[in-house]
This record gives sequence, C-alpha cells and structure tokens, in this order.
Amino acid sequence: MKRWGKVLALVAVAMVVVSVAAIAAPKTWVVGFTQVGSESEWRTADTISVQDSITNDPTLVMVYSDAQQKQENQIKAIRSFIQRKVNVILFTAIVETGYGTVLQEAQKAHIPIVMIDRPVAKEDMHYVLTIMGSDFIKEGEKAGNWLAKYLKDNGIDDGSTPIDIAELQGTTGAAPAIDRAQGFRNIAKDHPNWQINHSQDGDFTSSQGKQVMEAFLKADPKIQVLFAHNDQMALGAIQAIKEAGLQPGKDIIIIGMDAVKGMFQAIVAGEANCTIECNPLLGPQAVQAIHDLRAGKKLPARIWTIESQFDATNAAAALPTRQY
Ligand code: GYE
Repeated sequence: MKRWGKVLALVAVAMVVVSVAAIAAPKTWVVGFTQVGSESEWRTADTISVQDSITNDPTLVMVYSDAQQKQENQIKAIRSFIQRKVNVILFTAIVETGYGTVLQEAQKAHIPIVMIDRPVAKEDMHYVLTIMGSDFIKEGEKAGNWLAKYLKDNGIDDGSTPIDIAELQGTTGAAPAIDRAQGFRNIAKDHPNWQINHSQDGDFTSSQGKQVMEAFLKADPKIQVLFAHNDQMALGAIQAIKEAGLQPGKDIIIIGMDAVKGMFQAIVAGEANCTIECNPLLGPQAVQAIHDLRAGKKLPARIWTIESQFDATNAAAALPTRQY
C-alpha cells in the first residue's frame, strides 16, 4: 500500500513536470522558406536576416530553398514543403501572378502562408495569412517627390522645358516593379513636362542595369534623370554612364531604391543623388509572426515596415550605422 502511494506521488510529480515543460517550451515548428534568389545586396541582407532569425531560435527548424529567380523553382519548393508537412511556409513571390494553384494546395493541407517582402496579386491574397514588408507605391512616390524638390531647388525645372527621364524597371511582373513605377507616375502626372522617354526591365541586377543603361545612352545621350527601381541597377548604370564619358550624379541625376551601402558610398562620392530606403531586415518580424501564430494569436493582414530616404544632406552621417 505504502509503495503504491509512493508510485502515485511520483507519477503526479512527473505529470506536473511534463505539463510545466509543455507550457515553458513551445512545440518545435518546421518553417519552409522559399527565397527569390540573390540578385542584389538587398536580397542578400534579407536572406541573412531571415535565416539567422530562424536558425538562432531553438524552437524553429528551417527548410530553405533558393529559387534562383525562377518561379517554377518556387512552386516546386512550396509543393515539397506541403509534402513534408511543414508547420508554416515563409514566402516571397518573385512575380505577382501564377501562384494561385499551389497556394490553394497549401491551404487544403492546412499550412499557413506568411509572406515577406513581395506579395502575390490581390486576388490570391486570401490564401495568405499575413504579409510584412514595404509600401512600394509610397517608395515610388517618395522618389518622384524627391526629384520635384531637387529640380526646383537647383533651378533645373521651370515647368515648361521637357525633363528627359529614363527608368530602369525591376523584374517584370514583380510587385516592387509594378508599384514603384506606379508611385513615380502618381507624382510625374503633376509635372506634364517630365517625359519618361525610356523604360525597360533591368531585372533588379547590376549587370542588366548596366546593359540597359548603355542602350538608353546610345539612343539618347541627353538623358537628365535616371530613376532605377533598385540601387543595384543604379550602380550598374553608373558604370555605363562613366564609360560613356558622362558624370553620374552631375550630368545625370541618379535616384535608386533600397539604401544599400554601395549606393550610400556612391552618394557620398557625388556619383548618385538619392536612395529611398527599403528595409530588408525582415527576419525578426517574420519570427515574431510565427511565434504569434503558434500561440494562436490573430495576425494583422498587413505589417508595414517603417523607412526613410537619403541624399547628399544626410547620407554621410548615416553611413557608419547602416546595417546593410
Ligand atoms: O528592392 C531589390 C530586390 O523585393 C523589395 O528586390 C525587394 C526588391 C529590392 O532585388 O533590390
């Protein structure tokens, strides 16, 4: 009798220990993360931020897939995550359209989709639990507003003489390419003399940016402004401008997006004029969202990132503290 009492007491203690442990240590979750590729400094910073945040979390296990900028690779990766029965899929869409079917498959398998950075098209967003990242339309508008002020402050724009503008677009069909183009035009429409005479896809890469800028300059050596959808393409274009015997930042006003270190250095050197910040350090936010999801909390449909802009007035002071 006495012995049974002891056994029961031990069992009770063990049950308390197990249940306390269950409360203290959340269940390990497997996170499938499909990244776009490694097309830019921005992307590298984003990949490292997300990978570090997940791998430094002892309650999360990451399954990583690099799509190398090919949508079919990403669709395959999502299907393999579904097969593996991961707990959550982290996903940045290369382009907006073409993911509906695979997202529906994930939904049927009850696997939540958390998006970071680039969203899918509006009609497919109901498959997605939340998206965190930047407001790309606002970024394009900031670029337009910066240009309007710069032209005015420097007495370049009298409102009637045409301003010859070239645009290096990001990957065709990608949300930041569509939205940044839109945002810039939202401002340009109030300046009828601004002429976007050249606009082409530079795929967000430095090599494409350089190549396309070379072609622009061959067709039109009098370009006054370059609006690039990311700094990487702007940096490639700066090379092309120099090789054409022109001075980037002086003969041609250069505006980029992202605020990566390379662009800061170009601004400080006087070879570029402005960059609109787009924060790639989304890892901590993504992990927070996964924790909240696992704890049964409801996530907001949109989590915005707060950002700034940099030009010759503030780039040098900010450069030493930049993280990417
Ligand atoms: O601007 C660019 C990258 O999706 C916001 O993708 C991101 C963009 C970023 O390649 O540098």
